[in-house]
Amino acid sequence: DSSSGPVLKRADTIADSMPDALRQSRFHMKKCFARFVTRGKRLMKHQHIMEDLEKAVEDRAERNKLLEGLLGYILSSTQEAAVVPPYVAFAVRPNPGFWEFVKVNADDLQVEGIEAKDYLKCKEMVFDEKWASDENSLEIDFGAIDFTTPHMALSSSIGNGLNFTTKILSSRLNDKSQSSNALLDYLLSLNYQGENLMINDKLNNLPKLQTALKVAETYASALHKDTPYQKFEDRFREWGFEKGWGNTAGRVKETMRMLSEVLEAADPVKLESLFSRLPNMFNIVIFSIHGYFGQADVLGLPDTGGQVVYILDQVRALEEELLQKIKLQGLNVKPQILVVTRMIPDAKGTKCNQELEPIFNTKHSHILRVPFWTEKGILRQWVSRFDIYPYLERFAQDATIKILDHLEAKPDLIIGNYTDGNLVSSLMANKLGVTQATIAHALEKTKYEDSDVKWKEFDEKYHFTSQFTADMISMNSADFIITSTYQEIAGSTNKPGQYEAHTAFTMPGLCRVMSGISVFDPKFNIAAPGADQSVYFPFTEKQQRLIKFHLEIEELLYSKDDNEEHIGYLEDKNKPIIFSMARLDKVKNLSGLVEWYAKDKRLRSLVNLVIVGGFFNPAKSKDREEISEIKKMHSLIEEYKLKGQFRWIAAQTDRYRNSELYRSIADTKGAFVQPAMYEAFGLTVIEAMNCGLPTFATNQGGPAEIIVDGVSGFHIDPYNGDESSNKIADFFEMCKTDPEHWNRMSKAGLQRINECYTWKIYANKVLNMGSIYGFWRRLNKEQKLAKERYIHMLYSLQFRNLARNVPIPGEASFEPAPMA
Ligand code: UDP
Ligand code: LCN
Repeated sequence: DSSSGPVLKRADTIADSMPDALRQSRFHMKKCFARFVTRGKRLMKHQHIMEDLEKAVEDRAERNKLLEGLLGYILSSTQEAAVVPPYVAFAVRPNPGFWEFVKVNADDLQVEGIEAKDYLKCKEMVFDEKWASDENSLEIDFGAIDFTTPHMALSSSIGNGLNFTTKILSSRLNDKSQSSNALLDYLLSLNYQGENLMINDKLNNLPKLQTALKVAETYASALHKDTPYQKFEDRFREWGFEKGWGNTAGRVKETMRMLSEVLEAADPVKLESLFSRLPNMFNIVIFSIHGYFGQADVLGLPDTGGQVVYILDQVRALEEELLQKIKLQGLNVKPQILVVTRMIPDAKGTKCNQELEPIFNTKHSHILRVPFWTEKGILRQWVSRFDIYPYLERFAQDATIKILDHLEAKPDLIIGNYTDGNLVSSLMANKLGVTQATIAHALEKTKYEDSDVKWKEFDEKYHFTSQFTADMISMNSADFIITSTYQEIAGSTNKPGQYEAHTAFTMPGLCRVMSGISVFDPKFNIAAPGADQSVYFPFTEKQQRLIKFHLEIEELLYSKDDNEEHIGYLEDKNKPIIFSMARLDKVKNLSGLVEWYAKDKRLRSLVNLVIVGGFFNPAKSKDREEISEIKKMHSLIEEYKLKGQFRWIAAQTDRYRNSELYRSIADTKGAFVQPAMYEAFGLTVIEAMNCGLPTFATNQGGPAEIIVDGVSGFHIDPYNGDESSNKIADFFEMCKTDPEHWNRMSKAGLQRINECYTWKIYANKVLNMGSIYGFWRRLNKEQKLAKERYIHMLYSLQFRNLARNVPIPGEASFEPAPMA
């Protein structure tokens, strides 16, 4: 980064440059470090460091001068510091993905560069001294086991792993001494249900293949480009070619030329095009286990939100893309996508107790549900995603059998979702030797401050030890990782990413993770989801509007009475509405938004507030966080006398009606507000923007990337309610004086969506990844095996024990096993 002030010279490490910097402000720094250490052992976050600095250097001008210098740069890039007097160990992050660790002696300001491991030990000293100094504490080091995978070097390359991998693949293929036959072997292995595709054994060496390609290409060139493959299929087979090259002579010729060129000298662009055409993907399994996974009446239930929406939309997009590819390959094959989730016998009116369900708007895709078994029988009820670990191993075994039975073949790609789905996908992919992808939706570790070092405080409630171990297993076993945004991997200038937070961390008393994952691993890829545009379309598309819902929505927003579905009312129908919708989780911060609104007179005078989320009777909820949020909402309504300006609507399950609700809010010239303390991606943001609703969304996480602040919407700071509610009020004040302002924002939001966030872009990218990384894993078999063995040990010795600590409900919650 060359943008700011006295940046380090490239070759300088912090350890090299810090002594000088300290020397220059020795007087102040001695005071400052004395402050750091006076309170004894502790962990300081960035803001604590800054607060101490402020107190140590009282003179503002002095302080600013110091902050403008190198020291300021170092301190402002410091994420946290572990104080173990007389030492202060700093974790400095000069750029996304880059960390340096230094230890400073507060007495004499001596600086020493240290390794991640030593930094972690300092941190552990604060929490568990005995364990920290035990030479044989458990250390996990994936970096040491994975030494052959080439890594990227630039922050700007993070998330673009496919590109990098294709480059490395090209150069490997070009190195004739090495893997010259790797591509040939791969082509020979392609088949559908045992029938060869592309080539057969006749072309079992490169010279034969290359010669045959020339002959066949010439032959195909002489035909009319639309000649169907069947017309010349027999002749091609005599030469050693099988189906899969294309549906017409024109297409076949192109694909053959691509392969010839790659065999002559591979380059990344040609290689990727070739691989995007290879017939190597017909069956896909997608795991999404927790929550209520269904197609109707489930959204908004605990643990049931965007992940379900994402997967159903993803399936539709993938199937469409697969069908098109298969047609162009000239094959007559039925692709199958199976979403595998848990079966919940006590389904609460949803279809979550059905074993098999076709997926709407697809031709060949299904939901397959497999129950949670234990020795006590089948678990009847919903179980929180935090308590799900004891069931997963058995689930993986049962699911594998059912899946093979349903597909009548091994899948070509297994995609996991969230910790539970990812772990099960790892177990299954490993067992069957299939390409594996993972998706996190949210990694919980970064959502709760110090959830790793303070795991003992969290474990009873959240079982993070199981979760973080499972996450590490899956990240490392995956052939590729699909993320929604850059920040998910490597954060932003000031804030580490969700995956980055797994680079080096420690759970004192349990294990020290010296290297958990590297964000420079080329397995990381960004493929952002979209929203179903046949559902979420702009409010201006008059002829498409779902008028049938208008009366219901009018009632939902404006009727005066309280009932099961809504409480509170809106006195002034002429005001614009600010609207939010989410599960009633703490992190979603809906109650925070209500509080900002409640406290801001100006905002209250400008707009009404409508919230969709949860329900009103805490006694009805089984979810801890939901219960406390419900209570908080009620007390805010009372305390700030919100009735008349605020409507609280219970969780909504019909996405068609919801889409019309977004559009109705747009009719009032209102806005969508997403106030989450942290949001991994934020589908509601995309939905609102697709409907043409100007959007204010949290600057913590995905939305910060989706929206360009002030251009296609606005960022708000969930930790600064005053500033946020002011920003919203400013917008509406401006709209009063310049009504065009609202329209401009609405249009700019839509433009942003169409350029970057659609499912078509997504599906194409993901299938290309499946193809390339599938080949990559074959090429790196030995490395893969070493890692698998290491992972297996971690699973068997560590994860299993942790999962056993998670309590399971009593006998009454289980139904006895049916006789086999
Ligand atoms: N949603 C809904 N009803 C509700 C709350 C949420 O239909 O009462 C939908 C919302 O439209 C979106 C999804 O659930 O499609 C929430 O996804 P998001 O990514 O915003 O958050 P998540 O719940 O996955 O954390
Ligand atoms: C889970 C979340 O928490 C959201 O941020 C995402 O938008 C959703 O999953 C879909 O990926």
